Amino acid sequence: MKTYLWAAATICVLGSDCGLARAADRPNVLFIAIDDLNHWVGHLGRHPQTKTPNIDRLARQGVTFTNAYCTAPACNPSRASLMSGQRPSTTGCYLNGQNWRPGISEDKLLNSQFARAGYRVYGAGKIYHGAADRGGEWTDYFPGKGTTRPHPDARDSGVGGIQFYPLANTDEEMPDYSVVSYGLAKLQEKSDQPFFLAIGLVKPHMPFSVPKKWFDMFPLDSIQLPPHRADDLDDVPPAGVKMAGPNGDHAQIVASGRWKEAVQAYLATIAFCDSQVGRLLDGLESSPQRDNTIVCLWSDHGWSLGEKSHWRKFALWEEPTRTVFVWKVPGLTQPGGVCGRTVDYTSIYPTLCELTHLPLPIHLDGRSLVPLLHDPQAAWNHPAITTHGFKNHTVRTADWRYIRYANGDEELYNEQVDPLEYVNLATNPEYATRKSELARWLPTVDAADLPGTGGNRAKRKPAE
Ligand SMILES: [Ca+2]
Ligand SMILES: [Ca+2]
Repeated sequence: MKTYLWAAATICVLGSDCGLARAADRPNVLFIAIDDLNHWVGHLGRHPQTKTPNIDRLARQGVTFTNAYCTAPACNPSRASLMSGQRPSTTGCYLNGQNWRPGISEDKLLNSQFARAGYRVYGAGKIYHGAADRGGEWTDYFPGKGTTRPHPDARDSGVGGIQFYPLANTDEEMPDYSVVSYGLAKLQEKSDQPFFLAIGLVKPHMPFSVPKKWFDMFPLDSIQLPPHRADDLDDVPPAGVKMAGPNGDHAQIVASGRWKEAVQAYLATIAFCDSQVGRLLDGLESSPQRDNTIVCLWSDHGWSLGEKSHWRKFALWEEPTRTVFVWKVPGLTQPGGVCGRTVDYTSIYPTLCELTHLPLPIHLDGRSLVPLLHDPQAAWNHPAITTHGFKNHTVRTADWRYIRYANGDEELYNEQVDPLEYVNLATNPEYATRKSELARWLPTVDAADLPGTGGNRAKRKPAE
């Protein structure tokens, strides 16, 4: 049984017919989506105080990708891209306010693929952006339910647009709790058909507000701020400074004196999220499906909390683009796998197709991670590419980050010696060749914007 999945995948590679498996023979997929979780998980080591024992446990059981990146640093375009397998530059879905439907036909979506293959396709919580925007075909969908009320100790709702405050709720009253409970029930369902079960948790998305006990785990006077330099933007070109927006959220947070409170609240909200992931993993481990279920956990993009005087996502540096990305594939992944290859989320769709013997649609932009799941040290000569707004791209290799904005502004960072991306090397003529080598990876097509520019940060459109 242990070798079943990998043996079947090999047959699929060697043979001509990937439709060999009957639906009943295909593995299940537990697909865990986390909203706005940056790389502050224990096993990635970016913030020393974060507490994520359950996500770290999953990482120990399978393969964690330590250089994984979103294709777009915002909910809507990241998820539309991940679920369609196409880059924002292919579809024209770049920003939160855009409707992806005119650019992506629903039959292309990952959940539709599984439905056509005979899977039970269940979803709960946030998979696509927007509560009512489910996209594609689902056997059943649970939106989640719950109520929240501020704790009497909450001072207010935060600082400007950065919202954080403890709640008087119990965990059981949180919407994510009900979403996980739905998933736990589906894991127990008896059927001859395999399942694709997508569980979308909305925390740690703002407001950073969870029951107060989670705040109490992180005493305010102990909180460490993320690394930052006040002069960091001095060598960043105008298009980058515009994305950072230092005079917005950051100026307000600094003036308020409440930077540590915001960090405390984010850590608390991450810890709550992790506990819900733990409930789900416990449920899988005690279910009859444990050894026949692929687990894929991903966060939809990163988050800045003051690095480069920037807050939120909506930018192209390491903090807003780096994600948490973990796989466990029975019979294929070995426990404790750590893969440092640069990957982005165009990889998820083709990987799941290969692992479940689904046909590979021709519209996909990415490549399968199966070789890296099998051997995390395998050769991999592909960068991760992230796009924010029309024609603003970053290329991330193991050693470099290159950013090119639509107006031609550039940044270049040496990740080996400068992992916090303090020193922009782009104007140094010594690196001209390096820049042009990296630029060869930039998307060759930049699709026009899809309709709709409202929503998050639309008023501060990325550099033209
Ligand atoms: Ca998000
Ligand atoms: Ca700098």
